[in-house]
Amino acid sequence: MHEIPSETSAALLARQVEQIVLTTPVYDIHTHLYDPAFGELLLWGIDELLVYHYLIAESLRQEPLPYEQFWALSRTQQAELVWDALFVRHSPISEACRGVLTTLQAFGLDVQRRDLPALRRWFAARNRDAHVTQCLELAGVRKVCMTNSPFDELERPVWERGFRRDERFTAALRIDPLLMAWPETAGQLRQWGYDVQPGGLNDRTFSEVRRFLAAWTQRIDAQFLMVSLPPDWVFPGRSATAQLMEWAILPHCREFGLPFALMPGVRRGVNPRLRLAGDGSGLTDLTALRNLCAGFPDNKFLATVLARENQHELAILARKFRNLHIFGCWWFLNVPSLIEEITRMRVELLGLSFTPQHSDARILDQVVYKWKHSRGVIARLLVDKYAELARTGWQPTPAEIQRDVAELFGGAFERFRAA
Ligand code: RAT
Ligand code: ZN
Repeated sequence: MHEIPSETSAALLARQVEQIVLTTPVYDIHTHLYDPAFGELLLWGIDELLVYHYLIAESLRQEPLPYEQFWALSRTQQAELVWDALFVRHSPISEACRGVLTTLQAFGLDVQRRDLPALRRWFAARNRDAHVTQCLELAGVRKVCMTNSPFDELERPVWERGFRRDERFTAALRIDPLLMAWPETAGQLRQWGYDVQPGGLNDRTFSEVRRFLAAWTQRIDAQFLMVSLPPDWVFPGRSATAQLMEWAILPHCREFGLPFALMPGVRRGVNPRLRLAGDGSGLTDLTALRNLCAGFPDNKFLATVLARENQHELAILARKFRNLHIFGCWWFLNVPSLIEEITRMRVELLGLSFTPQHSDARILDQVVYKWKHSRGVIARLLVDKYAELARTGWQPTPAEIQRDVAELFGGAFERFRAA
């Protein structure tokens, strides 16, 4: 018997890891998708893919059209403009552009013909419900968490009417207006029958805010509460944001056993003329998050941070506080080079106790490319990590790799939530 050369076992291990990462079903814990019962709020199809705000920001760099004229166009015309600016007049090599092609290819469509009308015809002939299932299957997504805002005029009435839930879609209660625009939101809450004081943050107001949160947590069966925050967010403090967090959000989350997801680092409306595409990013002082984790050990926190420069500090915080679960490469970080860098670092510092990615999909079809691209990067770095183990003599078994990847793809998150 001769010894099997080590390249062979290394190649076998690499194949096993890749196969497992590419096929393990994932719980996509942050998206902007909707349960199909929301009808037109669930966006899908080629035109929606093209007018994704990531692509609008990119097209309006190439297209000298004044912003207002762009917004005055119909959705169809906007999609044509984006197609022309980013796919016809230049090669579509940005991550958001490539994503459209990855998705189309996964549907078996011929992208080489560069034929937008033909693509439109294919989508027009689709059955919506079958399309939902196909997208989730192609992406290997077993469950999708929505972003649900009671302050959204289109979404709220659907919840109020009630509907039969699709069990693939879970809900997260998003409360940005409550924490970031208190006086206006207080007026809104008063109209809905809550006895809150826009000026005075007192016990009565906090308990009424909790009554509001309880009603919505139950109505939507929220899996967690979530807020995005500007880079200069501070906690604790006298601001309405900090006071409401401390005296309404945190007690509510403790009462219902729910994590509170914080997403710091977004500067909203850096260029308001770009509308949804006009937000930017900034470095956050993570002292506020540390204060929350240290001061409220009975609360659970989820966090993702927008600035690349905050990632190392965030991973260290997660090492210190087991009530903190970090997740995802958010928004401008959801590009292969940064997913690679951030996820590698997180694995090296945290092992398997975090959630490397969420899709942030706004258009259903995007789950296909967002997961295909992320899985590719995660597979490559895990191949390295398991190979390093194998070189010590610790040979991971396929069952162990499978167990680990399931943790990364939603298992660790679900255990953290349930703890
Ligand atoms: O990634 C995005 O689409 C952003 O516009 C935001 O929605 C961000 O992900 C958020 O949840 O605030
Ligand atoms: Zn988002």
